[in-house]
Amino acid sequence: MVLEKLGGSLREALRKIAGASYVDESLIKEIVRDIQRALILADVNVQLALSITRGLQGRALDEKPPAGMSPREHVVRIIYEELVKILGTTREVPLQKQRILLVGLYGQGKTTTAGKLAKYFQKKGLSVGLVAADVHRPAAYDQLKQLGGQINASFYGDPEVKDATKIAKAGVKALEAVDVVLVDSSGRHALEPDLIQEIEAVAKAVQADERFLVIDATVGQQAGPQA
Ligand SMILES: Nc1nc2c(ncn2[C@@H]2O[C@H](COP(=O)(O)OP(=O)(O)OP(=O)(O)O)[C@@H](O)[C@H]2O)c(=O)[nH]1
Ligand SMILES: [Mg+2]
Repeated sequence: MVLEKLGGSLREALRKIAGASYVDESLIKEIVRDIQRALILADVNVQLALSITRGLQGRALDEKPPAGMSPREHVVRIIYEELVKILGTTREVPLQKQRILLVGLYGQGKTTTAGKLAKYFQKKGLSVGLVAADVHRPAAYDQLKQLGGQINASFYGDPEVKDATKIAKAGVKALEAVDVVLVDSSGRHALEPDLIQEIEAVAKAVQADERFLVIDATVGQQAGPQA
């Protein structure tokens, strides 16, 4: 929701450039102000928003467009490059044998995401196994087992064992023949030191190729400390 609005505001700013008869310093400053406002409204950290837009304005005013590129295209390119620098580019998860650990706070969607990922990999022709390493929430084992049953994924779990590391270790061993092993972990309530210690031990036991932090899309700036 917030991000959709950000996309809209940025498009609006770019349209201003496209619609202007020529690109000059006052237009650049106006656009930079628009982008700054859009970032802050989207709950981007204020210091970060300022540093992004400062960099943007500096480059847009100082850099001469390369031969063959109009000032308009040049400014749009700078905006694009500076925003990508902050947001990062996307990264494809490889379709290969791997272990993925899902972590995150309570109720953010780890278990649901495990199911979605399992289906995704299955569609791509890989076999999938689920490991129930959430030992703290009583129903977690049943939830994941049921999910696995629905999509015909292999499953490993043991409701009697309350040691997440033990389960994780046994799980990846039991599912050795499976292509993609997804390990579901306990939700964390804020950032409790003992739970952080536990997840680090689990990560080590699993030797995860990927660790996915599952975050509710409405979380805002709290995402930083969680990561
Ligand atoms: N709208 C929406 N709801 C979701 C999504 N993913 C999960 N949920 C819901 O969010 C709630 C929590 O999802 P879970 O997957 O159980 O979350 P979890 O992180 O495993 O939770 P814990 O194991 O208790 O920490 C459930 O009611 C899900 O139906 C999503 O992408 N969109
Ligand atoms: Mg869960």
